[in-house]
Amino acid sequence: MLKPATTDLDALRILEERLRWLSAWTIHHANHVRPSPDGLKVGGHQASCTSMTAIMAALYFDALGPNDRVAVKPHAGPVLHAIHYLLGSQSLEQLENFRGFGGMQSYPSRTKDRIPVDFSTGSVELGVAITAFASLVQDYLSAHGWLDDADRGRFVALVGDAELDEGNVYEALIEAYKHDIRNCWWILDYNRQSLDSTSADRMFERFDEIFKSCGWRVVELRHGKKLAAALDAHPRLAEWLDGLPNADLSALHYQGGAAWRARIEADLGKSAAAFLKTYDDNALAALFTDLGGHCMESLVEAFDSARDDVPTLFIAWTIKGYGLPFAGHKDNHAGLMNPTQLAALRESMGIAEGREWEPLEGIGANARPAVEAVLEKCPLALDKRPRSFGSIEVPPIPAPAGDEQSTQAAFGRILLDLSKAGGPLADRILTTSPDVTVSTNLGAWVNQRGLFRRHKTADVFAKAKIASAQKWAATSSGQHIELGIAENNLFLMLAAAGLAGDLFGQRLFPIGTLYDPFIARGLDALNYACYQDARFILVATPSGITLGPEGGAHQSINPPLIALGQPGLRHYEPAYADELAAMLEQTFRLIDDPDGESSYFRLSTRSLVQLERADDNWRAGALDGGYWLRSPEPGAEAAIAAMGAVMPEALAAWDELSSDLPGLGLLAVTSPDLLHRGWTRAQAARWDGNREPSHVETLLSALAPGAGLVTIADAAPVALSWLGGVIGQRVAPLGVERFGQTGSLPELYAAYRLDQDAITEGIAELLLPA
Ligand SMILES: Cc1ncc(C[n+]2csc(CCOP(=O)(O)OP(=O)(O)O)c2C)c(N)n1
Ligand SMILES: [Mg+2]
Repeated sequence: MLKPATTDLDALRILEERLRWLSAWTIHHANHVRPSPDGLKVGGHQASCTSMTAIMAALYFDALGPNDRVAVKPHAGPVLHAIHYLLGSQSLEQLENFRGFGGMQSYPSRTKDRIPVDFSTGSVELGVAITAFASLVQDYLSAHGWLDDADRGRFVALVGDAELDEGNVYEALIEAYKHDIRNCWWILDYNRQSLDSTSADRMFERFDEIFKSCGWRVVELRHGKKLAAALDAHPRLAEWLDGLPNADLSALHYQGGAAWRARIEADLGKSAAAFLKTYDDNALAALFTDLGGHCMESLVEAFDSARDDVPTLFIAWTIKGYGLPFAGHKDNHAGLMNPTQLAALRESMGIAEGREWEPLEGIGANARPAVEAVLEKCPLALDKRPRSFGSIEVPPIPAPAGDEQSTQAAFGRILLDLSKAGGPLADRILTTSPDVTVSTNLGAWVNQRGLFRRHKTADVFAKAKIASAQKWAATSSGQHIELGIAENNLFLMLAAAGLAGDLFGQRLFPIGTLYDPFIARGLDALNYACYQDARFILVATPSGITLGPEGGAHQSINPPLIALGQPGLRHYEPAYADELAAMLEQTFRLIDDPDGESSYFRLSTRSLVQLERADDNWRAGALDGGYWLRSPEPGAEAAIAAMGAVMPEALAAWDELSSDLPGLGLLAVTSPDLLHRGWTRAQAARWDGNREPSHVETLLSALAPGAGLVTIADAAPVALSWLGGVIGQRVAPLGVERFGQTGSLPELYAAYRLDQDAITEGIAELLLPA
């Protein structure tokens, strides 16, 4: 497809220059002009910005449509804000407050920035990979009939070249290929520099091969039009330039025209004399600076010619610090121009002192109308998209029947029942798992609802009438996305599906399952999902040493601590199926609530005898983090606080001890995370005059102020031992502090002190005089 003749390249070039100025000035202003109350360096990345200004001008002012979504390389955040400033959708106050409290963020943030940010970035590469999963979610929504073709868009990632060193690029690439994703552009800002230095030459041309073998089109923008023409005329020079190592190239870009001349003379001798004669030093530097990623014509042409849906990698050669005094210098990553250098840049751009923020300052009357026309016709969404909440009704979720069951089995059963009952919630659930669908008990759900693939794939085993409990056919109406084993991808998938309400106005209820210890594999991506306020449910099972014979490599210890420290994610660890059902109902609602959050369930394969409940009074407490399973008598001297799969040991200990210790309480902790949050929030609220006690304070104040608490969980003991600090009660903490091992449950519980005897000893320790 050819570019319509209307693209005004000169206007785009002027806008590129303006982005270069505004991003540099915004950073300069925050560092050198705005008063600093604490003397801390504010920082910012002028070089990383100008490396991308041409790419971003061509993209935002020409190539993008209103449905396209972009993940911007974190250090080019100021360029994105400058674009919105020029379009009138970002305020001067926000730019002036760059990296200040309440101001525009250092790195684009969906939740904190006031401009529309499609994907947060900051932890390098996660923003890149999520675009592949978002395009998969778009296909999922289309296939289910929830997205009109007119509302479909392209997913674009602006990628720093050092980001390609992150392993999760390749995990995402593989998964994307398996799912045949489309409408995805990754635009590589190939400045051959990372944070510390210039990058290794050996990867040159390897990236092309990797992407091509995963079905991507690779478009290389190495030389701009002028440089390409000059090199065409001088093949030896072209060959020489092609062979220059990254570090040499960067050094020459930094040194400028005279250095280019000297180096060419030294390397090519007389054969280059005629060429060199035609350029003075400045012209020579300008010529070699004309790389593809800075050549507006090349960029516009390249984006135009890739408008089909084939996933495309653009390798745009650039110079880090393009147009700035430290262009190409290996140390320029966090480099800041000094005031003299900044003033020189300002003057070179025709911007008068004192008018630095004027959007089109210094643009002559002849050029102005064309620039204004480009800005006016730019079809980008200028406002943040409204978030979609409350669209799907969540029905009551009954507890699955069964006198004895594990929470993992109950989870599978609840999903199966939901599926059979049908309804909008069941239809909007999207499940996903990194190759542990069956072993996390999602199998029955998948049998009911099917695997999702854009193109139908048959279940070969079923066709051949080979007996199997698991159906494995995929269709475009399936609701389970099977991933390869890469937990990082699981969290990116959950992040993308958990943003469906925000990105597409269509709520999904994503549920991801994995083994509890392997949360650690994808931790940064989990944090990234929460940081963007994506909404999903994570079901981690099995967990703890309760896994018995599976052994220490699969027995999780610290995920409850991870959850305690993770904003945006609530941890539930039920012991019983009815608790789990109540919690799932609650967490489905939280997905679709503007003030909600994501949830993490830590489930077990241990089958427990279920409780006969006299009433529903336990329910509210269980949802808030804990309830008295055996109420203490007022002022009781001791209690057991137990969580999850070890509840039978706690109940047995209570049965035995309560005859000697009348009034002994047994607290069922269902979420240390919620109890802790409630506690600290109530404390903070007291300073605002609200004296309402938190749930955990209310629970524990049923005991005597100096009472003893035995806390027990199949997890690091500190998950519960902090309970002693709430009122100042003494604690005997039980839990797992060493790596697990294989064994039967009685053996392991005895060895790790998670049994009834340990609880009894704990109580004795607390109550008997030393
Ligand atoms: C996961 C992660 N590790 C480390 C960093 C620190 N860091 C920020 S930028 C960067 C290198 C950036 O190089 P590149 O991606 O090539 O971007 P450029 O600035 O050259 O355009 C590093 C290591 C980070 N932000 N995220
Ligand atoms: Mg780089």
